[in-house]
Amino acid sequence: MTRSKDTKSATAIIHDQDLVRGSGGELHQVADGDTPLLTTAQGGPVADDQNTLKYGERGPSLIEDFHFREKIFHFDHERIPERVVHARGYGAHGYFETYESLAKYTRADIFQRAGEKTPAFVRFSTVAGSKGSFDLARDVRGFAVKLYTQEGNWDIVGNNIPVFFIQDAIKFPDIIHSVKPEPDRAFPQAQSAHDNFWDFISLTPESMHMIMWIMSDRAIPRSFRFMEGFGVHTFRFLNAEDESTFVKFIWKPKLGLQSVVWNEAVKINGADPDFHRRDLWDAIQAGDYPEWELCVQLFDQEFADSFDFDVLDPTKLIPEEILEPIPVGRLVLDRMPDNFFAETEQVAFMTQNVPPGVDFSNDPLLQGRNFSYLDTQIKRLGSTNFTHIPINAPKCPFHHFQQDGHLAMRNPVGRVNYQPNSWGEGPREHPARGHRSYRDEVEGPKVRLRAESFADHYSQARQFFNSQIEVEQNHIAMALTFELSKVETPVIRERVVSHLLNIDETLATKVADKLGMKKLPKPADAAIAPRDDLEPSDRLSIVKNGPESFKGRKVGVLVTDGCDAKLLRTLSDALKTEGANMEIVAPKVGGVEASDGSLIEGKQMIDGGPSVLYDAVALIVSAEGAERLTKEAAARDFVADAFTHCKFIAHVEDARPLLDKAGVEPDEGVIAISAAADVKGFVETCRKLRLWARETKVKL
Ligand code: HDE
Repeated sequence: MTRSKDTKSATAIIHDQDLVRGSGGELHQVADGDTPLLTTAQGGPVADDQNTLKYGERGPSLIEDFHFREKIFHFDHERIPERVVHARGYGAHGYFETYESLAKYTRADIFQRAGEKTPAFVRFSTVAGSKGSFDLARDVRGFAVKLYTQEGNWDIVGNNIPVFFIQDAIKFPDIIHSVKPEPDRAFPQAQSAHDNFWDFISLTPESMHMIMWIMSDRAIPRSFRFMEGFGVHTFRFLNAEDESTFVKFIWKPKLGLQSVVWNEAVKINGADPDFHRRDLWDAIQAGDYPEWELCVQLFDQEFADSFDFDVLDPTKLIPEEILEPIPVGRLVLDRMPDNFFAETEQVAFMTQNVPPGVDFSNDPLLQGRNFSYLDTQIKRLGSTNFTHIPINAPKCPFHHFQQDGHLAMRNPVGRVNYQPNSWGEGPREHPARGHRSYRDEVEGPKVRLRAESFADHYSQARQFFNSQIEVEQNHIAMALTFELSKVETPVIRERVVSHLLNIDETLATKVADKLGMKKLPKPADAAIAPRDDLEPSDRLSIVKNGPESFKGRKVGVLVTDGCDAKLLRTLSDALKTEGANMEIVAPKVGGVEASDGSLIEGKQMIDGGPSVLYDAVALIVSAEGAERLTKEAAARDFVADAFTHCKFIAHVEDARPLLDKAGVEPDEGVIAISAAADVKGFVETCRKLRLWARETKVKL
């Protein structure tokens, strides 16, 4: 019996001699002086947790057994409804540090003092899949941040994509129903590649900009640590004079952007469905704390009026080249929750949680969200008192007269539970310190109408596509082809291509051709003719916004008995200096004996550590070892996949037969290493992350 080595609470490993064998051979662990006594939830000490109470040792069980009944009762009710969207997620604690006072724009307390640290909790998620789905689905990632400010909780409930599928919250149930498993067959899980999704999309032209993002590598990030986050909507800052400045929120990862390729994503889902959560766990456990900068795009009504699109339309972004994001603070994640359920599962983010000095715009999606997030908590957490759960409770003083309800932990003390009152007790409102809404002047008839200023559905989709490098454009074409190849109804495929024709003709033609369409459909009717005068924006490309170093990345090192111990140490040191990690992949997890007789422990055996789990690989094998590996499919795949996925491969001379067998055609990304200088060169090359030039050759 062992306990996980990873957990913070892990103590000594329990040895077999500490166990007592019962009459039926079952094992009992009896509390000694150091270990706490096992009790019921009522605090009653338990004598035997291995056997129910029975009449005779082979007789019927007794309902008198309160310990058994309580244990099963509680177990039967362990599940709460998963989130309708964003069910699969992973969170961490940290803090936000303010760079300098933003008092000119906002009176929010969090932005008044340089260097102020505010506790934070962040939950990353996928949208479509259920709680147990895999991490590398092609999907938007949720990026929800709860800031425990001195003026109450502020939740920035964002995504890793700056725009959304729809313009009006009333369409949210429809888009989500369409992407979820189809209701009659209950599949596919966590995938948009099916008829219902593309049917809805093909009938919803406003989704086209988001579709470009979703089909790009943004939807298959390498890790949460290498993604941007966006508040999506336009919000308002209000200063002490209640003057308004529009604001958009952007989180920029310190380590740069990085994604995987689709062929890799599919394989990662098999090899490690928890790839993203493990990455966050490992980084934080290693003290390698992920960090983002919060940037704001600030603008006034004049800018909004002169901008090409409506700033209330959540299918549009403001290119960063037009409005430079200003860094205003940093977010550091430095602590994993003590318990996943208590914190990550029960955390309740709500767009309507804003401090004084932050206010909403009239974006119709945001307005709808402000209703939804409170409503959903009652279903999931089961009580109006969900703010009594520690993860949701404010960390500043708070006083109100809300009382009673299921699981009330905190009720007003004393006689006063209303106001105004004559008792001179209890909290009072404060017009100056409290939250005030922007005094927006609104006029017009009561209508169900979409503003005409929302009608251009293709121009920014085209701008996004034109901003990608060729490799990225190819990935978009391949993703569209893959997804539409799973759509069984030809008319849906054609309708999607008809929209693509309004975005980029080459893209549409390529997809149509790869789908085997005999002729191109007519371009979809556009409410407003797409523009082709929007300047490409470099900030929209992942490759153009990669890291400057290989920090935080991981090399998979394939070793065998007799491998060069000195070289291995040199590589390990060079990676450490770069701030990167390495993981040993060996024929047996017990490890190998290196050239100097030392034992090199394996982290993975080859089948368990395919190269898709690493950012680059190194083959440090002996001649004999390499020869043996040529006969193993997993070893050949390790090398072949790394090559196909355009990764950098370091190898010793003795690894040649393995490279040959794996079909590797040496190029500048396949780097021979024998001395320390080669190793340094390899690590420096890895900063580029991939040799994209290889991609056309390997026909990924
Ligand atoms: Fe959400 N969304 N959403 N959403 N959303 C939820 O709230 C909703 C939208 C986002 O880690 C739900 O507590 C509506 C945009 C994240 O716990 C629910 C609309 C963006 C998370 C809900 C949207 C998001 C949610 C489900 C259309 C990016 C996970 C469980 C108007 C800016 C938060 C829950 C977490 C979760 C409603 C659209 C981000 C049902 C009605 C746009 C990151 O209330």
